[in-house]
Amino acid sequence: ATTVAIAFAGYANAADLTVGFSQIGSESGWRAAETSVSKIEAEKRGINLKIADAQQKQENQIKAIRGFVAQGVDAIFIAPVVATGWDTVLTEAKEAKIPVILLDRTIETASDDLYLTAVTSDTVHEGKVAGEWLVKTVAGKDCKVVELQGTVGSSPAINRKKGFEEGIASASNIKITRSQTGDFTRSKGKEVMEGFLKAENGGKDICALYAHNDDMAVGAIQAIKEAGLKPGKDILVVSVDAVPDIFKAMSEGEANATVELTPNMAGPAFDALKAFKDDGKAPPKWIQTESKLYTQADDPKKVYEEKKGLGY
Ligand code: GYE
Repeated sequence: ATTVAIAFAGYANAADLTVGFSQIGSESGWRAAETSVSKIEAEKRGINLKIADAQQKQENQIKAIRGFVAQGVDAIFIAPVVATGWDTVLTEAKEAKIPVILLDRTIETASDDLYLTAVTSDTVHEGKVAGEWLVKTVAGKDCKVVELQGTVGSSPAINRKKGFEEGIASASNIKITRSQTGDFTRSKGKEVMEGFLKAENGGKDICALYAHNDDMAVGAIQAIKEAGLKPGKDILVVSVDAVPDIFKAMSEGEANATVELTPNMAGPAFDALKAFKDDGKAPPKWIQTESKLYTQADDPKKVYEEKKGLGY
């Protein structure tokens, strides 16, 4: 289904390009949208995109990358599930002279030369924006926060935690009392939130939930309702991604704020790759996508309608 029908003017040579994409899996609505948008962006440019789904496992990603190297693809895109452990396989790609572009997550590496560029948002900033929103919203009142972290060892989980802590650092009235991973999934978000609610006086002691993505927030909202409390009112809900379902929750008053993350990481990556292949122009090491805060004041019903269909 990913093969190309149309070759646009200006992209006449792009049909010769084959890109292997080692995708993490489909843990979240955002991730599923990123996969569909990548296919659309490849088709637009006449690029042959091969996607390998790693089912959240780094070992599967490493196998897929080795497979792409063996096939001699023109470039490899990787959404790295965790931040560490990539140097060996990236060195293999480098020795085969295959450029690598990181999508949406970053890595810790001994050498930045092992990849061409990374297309990601500033995930520390996202956490900070969420934290600052909370500081403003509670306006000096005491507030116990529970935190649902993303996948352990992933760059967005590490950075969104750090950024949020920076965002609330000036507010001594706000304290994170519980913090656990929900692995970026709805089901784990719900399960872990149930534990938080039990441990915090049935939820009555919780003032706010900060979730590292919307999917975990959506799962947690369900848990809050089942505990007999009102999400968005009894417990404030702030998260990251801006998937349609969180706008639905916001329009119903059950979520309060989200920080937008574009699912179109592949588009800028293809453009950078093309400039590199055609003219030898090396892109900047980081191609940063925008982050925007949305609250209930931003017509969530309308945004929900607009977002549906954009790969979601
Ligand atoms: O926020 C989350 C996903 O890597 C930044 O991964 C991305 C995150 C995104 O599963 O929903």
